Amino acid sequence: MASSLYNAENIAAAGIPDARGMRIGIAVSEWNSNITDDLLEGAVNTLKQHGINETDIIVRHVPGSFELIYASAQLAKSHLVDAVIAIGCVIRGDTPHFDYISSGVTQGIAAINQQSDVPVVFGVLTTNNLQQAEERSGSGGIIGNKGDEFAITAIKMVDFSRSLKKI
Ligand code: DLZ
Repeated sequence: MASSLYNAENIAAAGIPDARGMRIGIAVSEWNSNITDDLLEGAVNTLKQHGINETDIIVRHVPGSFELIYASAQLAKSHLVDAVIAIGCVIRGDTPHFDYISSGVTQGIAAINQQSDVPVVFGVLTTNNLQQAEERSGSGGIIGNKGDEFAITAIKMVDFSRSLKKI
């Protein structure tokens, strides 16, 4: 079972590679934008803190999390970026739509990762309610801002990809 604990310290523990010169694409869902805007801000701030130029961060908005599949695939194919972060937030409602959207975007992003040379980070919160989403996206939230983790994950995956090209 996935942990709900703040995880940025764990993934940073092994060291964060030098990110200077990396180019990152970010696809962001407008649905639940009160959450996704904060996740985007957290991700961009963390990318910049690790040496990535603002001009090397390409941000594109799409209507909902389901559209992140297309947007991420297009960014990955663009040759403009070394990694993509797909940011969305799906909150459980009264209908089965939550299951269709969250399962669709999860499988869609997984499929891109199997086919693409450019890694795509799964930055989609899937929560039972708005409070759980706020706890994971606010700067003072008890679980931090998951946007930080998405950014560090992107940096690590670019470094991983580059390490294979040196062999
Ligand atoms: C339709 C829908 C619903 C009900 N809920 C969400 C949600 O919680 N989070 C989200 O990002 N998007 C939602 N959407 C919109 C879909 O992702 C998509 O934009 C539409 O189904 C159109 O393809």
